[in-house]
Amino acid sequence: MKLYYMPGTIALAVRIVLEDAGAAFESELVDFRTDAQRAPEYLAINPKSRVPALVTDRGVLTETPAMLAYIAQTHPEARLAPFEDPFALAQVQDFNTYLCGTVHVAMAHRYRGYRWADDPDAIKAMAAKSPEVVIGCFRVIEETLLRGPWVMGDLYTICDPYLYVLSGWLDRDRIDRTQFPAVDAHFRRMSERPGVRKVLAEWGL
Ligand SMILES: N[C@@H](CCC(=O)N[C@@H](CS)C(=O)NCC(=O)O)C(=O)O
Repeated sequence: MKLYYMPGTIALAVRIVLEDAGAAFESELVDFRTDAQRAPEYLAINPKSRVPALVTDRGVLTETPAMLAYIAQTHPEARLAPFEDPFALAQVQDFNTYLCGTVHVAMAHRYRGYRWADDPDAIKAMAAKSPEVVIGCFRVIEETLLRGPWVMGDLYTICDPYLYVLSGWLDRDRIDRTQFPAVDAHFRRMSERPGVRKVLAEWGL
């Protein structure tokens, strides 16, 4: 496998899961500072011009929840998802697709409003509204989804690195994470994992 990444992006969740799985992989930086995500060579890999992208021997995956599930399923010995229980697995997907399709997108409205509007005032309005929407999402996670100690309860799964990365972005967005005590405790628990520390050091984070 080959992971295309940029530090500070959601690619970090995939990198952590590769670490958790003990997977063999190589990686390549897609340097946003030179707009490499929009270069023709990268568009040939991921026409969405986003990271992460994961090249496998069967083709390229370009959505984080799909990559996380693929890595978990191809490394069953790491037990990163409850594959033997269809409903429990659906709950994992339920959580991760919420992060992908709702929470991440709500956060993107703060910086990337130009994806949805051209009018500078509309972009400003989206940026201003984003924290309120993000706080609402994290309230749902805090109050109804995060079971503790891990997202799915006692089993550490592919939900945990994903939540870790997005809850880490709350600092960047100046949203006080301690208003969500369970999310904050989960973030700190994740930060202490040797695999997470190793990846953060590797990516200079
Ligand atoms: N739905 C995609 C979203 C990926 C995504 O938005 N990545 C951002 C970084 S966190 C990106 O590549 N942005 C580049 C750009 O907007 O130019 C996923 O979950 O993997």
